[in-house]
Amino acid sequence: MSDIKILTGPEVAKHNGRDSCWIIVHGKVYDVTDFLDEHPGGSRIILKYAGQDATEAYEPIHPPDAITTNLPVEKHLGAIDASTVAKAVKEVTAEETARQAALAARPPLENVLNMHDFEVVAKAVIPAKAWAYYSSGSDDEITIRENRTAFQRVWFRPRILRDVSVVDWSTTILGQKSSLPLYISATALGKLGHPDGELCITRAAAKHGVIQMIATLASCSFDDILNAQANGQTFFLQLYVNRDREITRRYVQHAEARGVKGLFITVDAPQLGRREKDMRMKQVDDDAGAEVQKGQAGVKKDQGVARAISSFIDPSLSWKDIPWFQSITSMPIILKGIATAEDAVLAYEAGVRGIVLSNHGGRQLDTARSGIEILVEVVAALRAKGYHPDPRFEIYVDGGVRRASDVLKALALGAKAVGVGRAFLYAFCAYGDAGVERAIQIFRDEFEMNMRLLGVRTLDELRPEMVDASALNQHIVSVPRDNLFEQTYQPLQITKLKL
Ligand code: PPY
Repeated sequence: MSDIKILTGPEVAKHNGRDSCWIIVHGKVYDVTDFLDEHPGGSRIILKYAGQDATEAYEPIHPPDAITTNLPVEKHLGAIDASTVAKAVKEVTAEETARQAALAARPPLENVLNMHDFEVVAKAVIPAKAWAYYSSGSDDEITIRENRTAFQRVWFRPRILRDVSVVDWSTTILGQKSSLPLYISATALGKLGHPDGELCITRAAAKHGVIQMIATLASCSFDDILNAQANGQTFFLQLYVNRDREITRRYVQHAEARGVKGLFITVDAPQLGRREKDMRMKQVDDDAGAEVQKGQAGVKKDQGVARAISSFIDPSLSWKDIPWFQSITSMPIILKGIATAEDAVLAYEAGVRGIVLSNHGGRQLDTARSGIEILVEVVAALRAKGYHPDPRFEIYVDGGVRRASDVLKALALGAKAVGVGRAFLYAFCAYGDAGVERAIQIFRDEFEMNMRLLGVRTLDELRPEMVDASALNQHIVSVPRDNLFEQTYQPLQITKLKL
């Protein structure tokens, strides 16, 4: 017999204000009165659901265990008798009706030929709030666009007559087998765009031997993702360092105990960039994040999904903290978000095991350079110091990768692998697990073709001489108009979605 207290809807409904605030999440009742001012997303969003069921609003933005781990047990009041809760009459908005129609009219998956196509479908089928959060770059969005155009400033110098009947694009990343020279990079809040969130990636990646980097701010809990692990699949963890280092220590050590094979510490987000598309959505559910940010100078109410939940991130993080991380874990430590040769050298000298050259998907400092451009100066600086090549120090690049040809350019210039975030995010938002599998298949097909055409049988045969990167840091050079894309190319027929 369980002694869990059963509460009724009318009882909960009485606690509907700041003086006494109860909410229902996943069938359980919580007293969050004392937590209101601590909620990273602000108190107003909780008060909106005071005395009611908040599950639907809670789900996409929190890991399932966020409430149970953050609230003392005495505030876990009991289970709700669902039959006593008045069903909220949900108004179906015009946006939601159009979204459902678009979902039903998605093109068959085999019509999706490249990563851009996933983006087209995702944009049509996910809620506007999700699109605003995922697709936004910071400020004028110059860096997010540059992430694509930088790859177009690198040209191939292919070799011929090399018997490319058999080509192999498998590799290792941090000593872990990977069927592709890329890992699926961390992106947050996956349930905003698909009910299963990041688990779509987990299940598909397991089938195809691709490594998934789990985001600190994933919608699915870390343990839910690890519990779905199959075929001995490999995970990395992306870490936002908490102001409370004890929380970070526990999180990191738990990840190591569960077998995570690499700790990617995000170092380019002491404050979150202004993603104006996201901010224009006027906060998740109107006002999340407002209250908690009142005390912070210059932070206004309309902060968008991301800023609303970022207040836990420690802006004091510095090089002095690296030895502490090295003392609490034996996982390889990688710094994610290196943007200059100077910092790459410091990272090497700090004894970390790798760096990700990145501008955070164009979401942080606008007009920061692309990862592929940074790569050239980083490799030169490390080489000059005798630090490159070094099998104990791997260099990764992320940002704007949509084609296997992008990946091959980065590898030729000295990267060990690349991170791909948004492309896989859009793939699962559009088609769930099957979308991720299709994305992997497309990358495979592109690797096969591009490697043959480039004259390399294995990734080891890639050489810097196989690319001409001389225009890479010419920011004013005009890139040939992409006529194929702009005129001749036939995008996936969005009209067929009957919008
Ligand atoms: C991002 O949005 O760029 C992230 O890295 C995730 C995130 C989400 C919400 C708050 C802080 C960071």
